[in-house]
Amino acid sequence: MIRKFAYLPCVCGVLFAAFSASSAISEPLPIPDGDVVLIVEGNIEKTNKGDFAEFDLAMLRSLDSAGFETETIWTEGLQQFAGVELGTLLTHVGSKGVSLSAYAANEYLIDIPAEDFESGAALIAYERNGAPMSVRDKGPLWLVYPYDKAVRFRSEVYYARSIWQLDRIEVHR
Ligand SMILES: Nc1nc2c(c(=O)[nH]1)N[C@H]1C(S)=C(S)[C@@H](COP(=O)(O)O)O[C@H]1N2
Ligand SMILES: [Mo]
Repeated sequence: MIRKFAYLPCVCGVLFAAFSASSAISEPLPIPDGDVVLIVEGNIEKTNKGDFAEFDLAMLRSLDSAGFETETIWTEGLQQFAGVELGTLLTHVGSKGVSLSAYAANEYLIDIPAEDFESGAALIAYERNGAPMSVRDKGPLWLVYPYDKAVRFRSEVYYARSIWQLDRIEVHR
């Protein structure tokens, strides 16, 4: 009996942690102060403007950041990327989608499947080599993959998903 209840505080702690995490997720999205750099729409639960979730750079920077070093076919030498993982962003807007379409400022568009939402795959980079990227320099947002980490990322399929000047994501049902 006593032994059984000895686990109770532990269980409560876990439940409390789970509750805190879910209440953080249920907080409303703030309204961006700065220029909107990314719009997420479609199959999402959290919005801040009509059916859209708009982000400025500060809002993206406030999410859990990630990054990696890799070479790319578009750059010279080892590059350092920092940003927010695509999966992290989707979780933040309450996405339940299985795939999405990503759009660039130049009307380029590519479909991205759910396998890329896993940690260690697609990164929405907002910094390259410690500095923000200008529009001329494939910024301000460039969807990149850790090409050096796995051969599958060094393929035409992933190069085509490496959309620069990313400005809109439409999550499918
Ligand atoms: N914004 C944007 N991103 C893009 C593209 C594009 O036209 N615009 N082309 C894609 C495709 S199809 C591939 S294969 C690679 C091509 O890069 P390259 O044109 O430098 O060879 O970038 C991808 N990312
Ligand atoms: Mo391509």
